[in-house]
Amino acid sequence: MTLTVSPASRFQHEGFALEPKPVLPMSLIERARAGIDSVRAGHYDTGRAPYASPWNPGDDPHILCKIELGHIANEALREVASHPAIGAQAAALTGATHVQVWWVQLLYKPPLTTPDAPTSVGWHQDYHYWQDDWASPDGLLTAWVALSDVTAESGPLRFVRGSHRWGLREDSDFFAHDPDAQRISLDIPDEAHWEEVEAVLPPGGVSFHDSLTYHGSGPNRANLPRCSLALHLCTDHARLREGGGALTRFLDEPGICPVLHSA
Ligand SMILES: O=C(O)CCC(=O)C(=O)O
Repeated sequence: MTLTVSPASRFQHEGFALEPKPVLPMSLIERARAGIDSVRAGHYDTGRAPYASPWNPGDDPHILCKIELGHIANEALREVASHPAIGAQAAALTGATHVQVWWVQLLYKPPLTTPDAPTSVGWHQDYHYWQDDWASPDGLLTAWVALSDVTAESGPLRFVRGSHRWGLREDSDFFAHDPDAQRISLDIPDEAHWEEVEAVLPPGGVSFHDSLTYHGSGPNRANLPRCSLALHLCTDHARLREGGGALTRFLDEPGICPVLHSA
């Protein structure tokens, strides 16, 4: 007898899910790809600048470019971040009746030019960074939308299978530039097995990960930049922390935090 495991059970067990078939139309992907170049150049067709970011137009083009709320600065990026197909998938994986974007990161990883250019992303659990805003990791996940061909060479996101079941750990450092070196010093449970899975995706493909899943990514050894929007999502199972933090203050603004699914 063959037992079929549903995508939702697998997500619950593994802490991540890959949707390797493009979820978004290619015409939108192409416009969004051009939108990334515009926002990086400081051109905002919405008339609105992104939020204060670690990378700003004019900064070193050879390092990891992380722009906070980049979608508010470009119409095509806003369309990607508002796409109901992403909400429907998140709902199917989590059983949620309500899915909303609450934060967005534009991530552009240029091809590696010098060995020590900081383009990697260190191992981290997202909830480590969200504790001021959210009272628990429940009901929080990320949809990582590929806007370029994300191959094994381009520094894809890497998930640690089942690590969301380890609870919140002490060690998380998005900005650790050598994830392989950082990995050795991570405090993981004694009985835990560290198994990395690469999220190789076509343009328009999406991966989903739980707010406690360890993830990171290495350098881009391909010839083209790796481009994505990371949509941080909350569902009806999420609980805001009383008093709130800085990141969740736009929840009532649909132009910044669109609702992607409501049953
Ligand atoms: O794009 C990456 O390599 C890291 C993205 C990330 O940390 C996230 O989407 O939560």
